[in-house]
Amino acid sequence: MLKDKIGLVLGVANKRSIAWACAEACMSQGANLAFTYQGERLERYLTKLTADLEDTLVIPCDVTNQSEVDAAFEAIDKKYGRLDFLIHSIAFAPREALDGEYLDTSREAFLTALEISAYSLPQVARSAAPLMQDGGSIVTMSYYGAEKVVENYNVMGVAKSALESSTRYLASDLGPKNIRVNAISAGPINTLSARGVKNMSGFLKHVEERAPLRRNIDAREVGNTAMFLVSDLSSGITGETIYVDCGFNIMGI
Ligand code: 0WD
Repeated sequence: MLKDKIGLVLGVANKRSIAWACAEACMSQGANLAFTYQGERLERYLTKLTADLEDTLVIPCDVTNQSEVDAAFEAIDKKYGRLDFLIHSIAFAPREALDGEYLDTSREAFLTALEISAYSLPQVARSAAPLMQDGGSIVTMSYYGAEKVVENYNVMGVAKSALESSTRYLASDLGPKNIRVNAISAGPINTLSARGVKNMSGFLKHVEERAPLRRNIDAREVGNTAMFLVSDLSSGITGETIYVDCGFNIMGI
């Protein structure tokens, strides 16, 4: 389904990362992938994880460093000369902002969370678009805390609201170039980032009890949806937030 397509995946921290599940799903359909990492610590891990892949590119891209972002896209242009899809799976908020009341969020924590978790989407889309000459697809990862209050999720919920709104504005800007932009709102998964949110195990238990499917999602289910969204099967879908949450979001009282 993705044979001869070139994709870029941002946000693999380890093999439990949602980004890695997306990468595996896309590779299972024949996609050729490049990966970016943030910082040397993750470089070693990602290089090992991708050691058996053919024709891959593993490059640094800390989104707070514009020259690194520019260099990453230059490297992609140089190696492949184009890009068909991009999977944006990065987020960060200082740990102290993910505990207690949103009311107490510092200016610094707010700006950091919004910069890394939301601004980074238009930032990378701007560099990716010129490489998507035959059209393309961009997918990002959101969470239910964007639209409803989730205890301790705080400034990350506000960042996810901005991310989902950005998805719509970018879809409108890039649609005439046949570049689609969608978000996946994933149910909670126990990844490295998720451990930064206080009482993650409480979230997981709540979903298991309340979601229509009476279980939590598996990262592979997010990966499969990302694969659908970057493939031509979803050619009529853009600007949407698609839930992969075992139906949790539909429940009222
Ligand atoms: O329950 C969950 N795990 C959910 C995650 C539910 C719904 C959505 N999501 C979202 C997250 O908010 C994020 O946007 O999915 C995305 C991926 O999250 P993940 O797979 O849960 O987490 P993880 O494996 O930690 O990957 C996120 C990565 C970072 O990892 P660490 O743990 O080192 O912070 O985002 C990257 C980094 O690789 N990242 C950055 N990349 C470039 N520049 C930066 C940065 N400045 N900061 C963090």
